[in-house]
Amino acid sequence: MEHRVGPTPEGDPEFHPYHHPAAGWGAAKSVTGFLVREGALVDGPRAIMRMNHENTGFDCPGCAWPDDTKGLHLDICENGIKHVTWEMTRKRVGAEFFAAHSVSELAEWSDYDLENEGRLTEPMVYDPESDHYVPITWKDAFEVVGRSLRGLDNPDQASFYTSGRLGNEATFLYQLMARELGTNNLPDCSNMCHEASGRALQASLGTGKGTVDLKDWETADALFILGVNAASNAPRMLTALAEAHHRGAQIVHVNPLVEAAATRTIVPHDFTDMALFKATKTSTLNLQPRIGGDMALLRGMAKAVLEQSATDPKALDREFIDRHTSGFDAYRALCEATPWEEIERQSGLTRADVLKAARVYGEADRSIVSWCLGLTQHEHGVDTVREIVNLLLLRGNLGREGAGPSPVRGHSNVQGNRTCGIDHRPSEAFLDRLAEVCEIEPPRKHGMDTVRTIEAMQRGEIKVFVGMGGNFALAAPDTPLTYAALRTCDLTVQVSTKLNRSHLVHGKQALILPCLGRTEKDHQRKGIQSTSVEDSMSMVHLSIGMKRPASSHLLSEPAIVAGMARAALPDSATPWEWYIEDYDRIRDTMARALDGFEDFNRRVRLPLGFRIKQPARELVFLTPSGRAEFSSAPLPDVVPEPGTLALGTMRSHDQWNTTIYSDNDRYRGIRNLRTLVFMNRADMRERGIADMGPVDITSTAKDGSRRSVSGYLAIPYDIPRGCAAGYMPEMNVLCALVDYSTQSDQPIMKHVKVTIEPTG
Ligand SMILES: Nc1nc2c(c(=O)[nH]1)N[C@H]1C(S)=C(S)[C@@H](COP(=O)(O)OP(=O)(O)OC[C@H]3O[C@@H](n4cnc5c(=O)[nH]c(N)nc54)[C@H](O)[C@@H]3O)O[C@H]1N2
Ligand SMILES: Nc1nc2c(c(=O)[nH]1)N[C@H]1C(S)=C(S)[C@@H](COP(=O)(O)OP(=O)(O)OC[C@H]3O[C@@H](n4cnc5c(=O)[nH]c(N)nc54)[C@H](O)[C@@H]3O)O[C@H]1N2
Ligand SMILES: [Mo]
Repeated sequence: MEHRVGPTPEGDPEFHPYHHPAAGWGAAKSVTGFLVREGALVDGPRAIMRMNHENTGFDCPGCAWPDDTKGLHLDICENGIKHVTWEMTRKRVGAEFFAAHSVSELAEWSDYDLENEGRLTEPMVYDPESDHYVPITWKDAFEVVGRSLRGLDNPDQASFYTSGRLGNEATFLYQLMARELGTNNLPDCSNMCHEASGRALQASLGTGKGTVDLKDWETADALFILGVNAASNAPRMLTALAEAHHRGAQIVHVNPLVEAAATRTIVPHDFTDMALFKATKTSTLNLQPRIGGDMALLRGMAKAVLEQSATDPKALDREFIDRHTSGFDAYRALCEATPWEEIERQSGLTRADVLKAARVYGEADRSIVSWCLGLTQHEHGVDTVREIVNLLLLRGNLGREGAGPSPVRGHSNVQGNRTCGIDHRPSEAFLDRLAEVCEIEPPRKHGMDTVRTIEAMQRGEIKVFVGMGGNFALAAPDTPLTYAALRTCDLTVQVSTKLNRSHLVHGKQALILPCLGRTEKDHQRKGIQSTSVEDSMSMVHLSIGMKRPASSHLLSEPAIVAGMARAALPDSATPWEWYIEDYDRIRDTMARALDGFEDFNRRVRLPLGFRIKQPARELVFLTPSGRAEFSSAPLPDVVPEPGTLALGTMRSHDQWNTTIYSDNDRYRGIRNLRTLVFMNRADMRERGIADMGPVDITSTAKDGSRRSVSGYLAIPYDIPRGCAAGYMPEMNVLCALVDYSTQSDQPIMKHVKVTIEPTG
């Protein structure tokens, strides 16, 4: 890559294994340092007190973990605080900044330095003559977008990307605009994130979402946490884990790395625990499968449960299986036919370890299985998530309290985006209703996802790309190729809060459209507006900003969509301007157009909002058979070929996707370093790699093409042999665009085939 992603390191790289509980004082210290740096020591804490309140504050723009149902308002976390403060910074990027720095110059800056300039304040347009961004009025900016969209040969030459921050109301208008224009080209970050979960749950249960809520987490006897680094990426889960441990629940973590959430925590809002340094355990069993080994583990657990059922009829819930499921006999035969040796080889675990997990599962009356990217960003992500459902079905762990599948979503509203229509493969039923309610004729042809969009750009088939939030250039795989693809566009439009790489890797024409953040007051004709979001557990609630906007020139995301839509569709009968005067009007339309949003305006104002009905939770399965479907996929071969390793790309503790807060990864013991690779000591020795010695990493893609990085430092780590791990987005250069899952079309970001050698 041409540039550094993180800040200039403050010292030499260091690695000291971390032995403290997660969260607690380490988190408090890190937060304080961050607030001081951002000059937000007063504003930060004040804002945080307003976060996640019962419909009177704003929703935390961080992760999608739900708010506590008991009205505990201080359920805040280190990374939530950093996230809010990041948005509330006092620094500004205005016209003078762009006048002083050309785009070519800014392209040399690190991503950290770009974002560190602060909030964008006014719309800017790229001027090719001077190679600078120059100010443009909103009216003219919309006209640039409108003219380009009106000038397309066909609407499929446009692509509308969504990052999972976008609120439901803006989301609904955005997809309406795309479909009224005539395209389903709605790629989103979910294509790189939980696409596999959605596909799997849809096929198995007839719903793309998990079925459990926080109350279920509070009553489960066993929690299985697979492939998620909760202490960093869903820190409020720590509270749920500590609470579960207190009441004697079993907590099994499955991860090639033993992450901080898999040991113990000091619950950050529990002031007594904080004062007394009192840590609570958050795990009763840790299993470290090889990367990609989860499906074999799950299959082994199912096999063990079935074996036990020969002597213990209670091992299976036969009544549930007979009444509610289909495909059980085939699945049982498959489990019986899968030899233990194969399960051990593919999982990288011993039979004894698999049986330990199976015993926990067999003894629990109520089990929840939760997962994140460690399971989805694989070739076999869909099969693996379906295997989770298989296992749950065996013991009727569905449709009752304390049991079920519980994917941990990423961005705070990524689930709401899908619910409200960001889907390149919309169902006929969804389109029929949209057509009727909004009086448009939506296109029926499926659109393009993230990978397909980049491919189409390469062929010159995408002329206009709109990024509704996010940082497409850096988040997508195959960085140089994605850059080149974006540069083929006639127009790229980025709706953003801060300067990022996607503004500098642009089309022939380019616009930066700065928007309000979630913490800010959104004034419209009928007063202050609120927007709604949906969390990982299908709770929809309102978010109301309370801060003065970073600049008086900012528009809200719904207003920006409406402005673009009107310019692109001058004769549209959709009342774009009228919708923006009062978002209740958007919600009234959504109530009629979307399943589960009946009486939206009233229900969203209930103290904790409302939960979207989950048919599978009521044991209603919208599958072809009307039952929950067992799947019978063969075990994939995930064992690395001799000499190669499976590399997983992941986040450090101090980053939010492409936004880097510092070069430290506290829980993994790293300081001042991001260009690293975690390796098993034996794998290092075999290759003659010294501790923290520089290495070259070369990936080989499905098509045989190679990509490499050089000079990364190898960190000896507790990770299974044959596995390696390092950070995104730096390592996106190693992820080939062709390496996407044939099951979900998701880029395979957790199982990159690599060789690693000492540099030089
Ligand atoms: N602070 C913070 N919070 C975030 C984000 C952030 O960047 N920063 N990002 C948000 C977003 S968009 C998302 S999608 C989520 C992501 O949340 P995570 O899924 O936690 O994200 P990753 O950092 O990619 O971590 C993947 C985890 O999976 C493990 N893993 C890798 N391969 C395998 C495997 O084959 N099997 C198993 N069982 N585990 C494996 C890794 O060791 C790591 O613990 O977090 C959200 N929350
Ligand atoms: N190798 C590898 N690559 C990955 C992943 C991985 O695990 N490994 N994970 C993938 C996943 S799960 C995801 S979700 C994607 C993330 O992909 P994206 O969602 O595209 O990326 P982010 O880094 O979250 O976007 C950050 C930018 O969002 C903008 N922003 C912040 N707040 C707002 C707001 O309120 N409104 C608007 N309009 N803009 C705002 C800011 O300008 C900021 O620069 O990355 C994917 N890429
Ligand atoms: Mo994500």
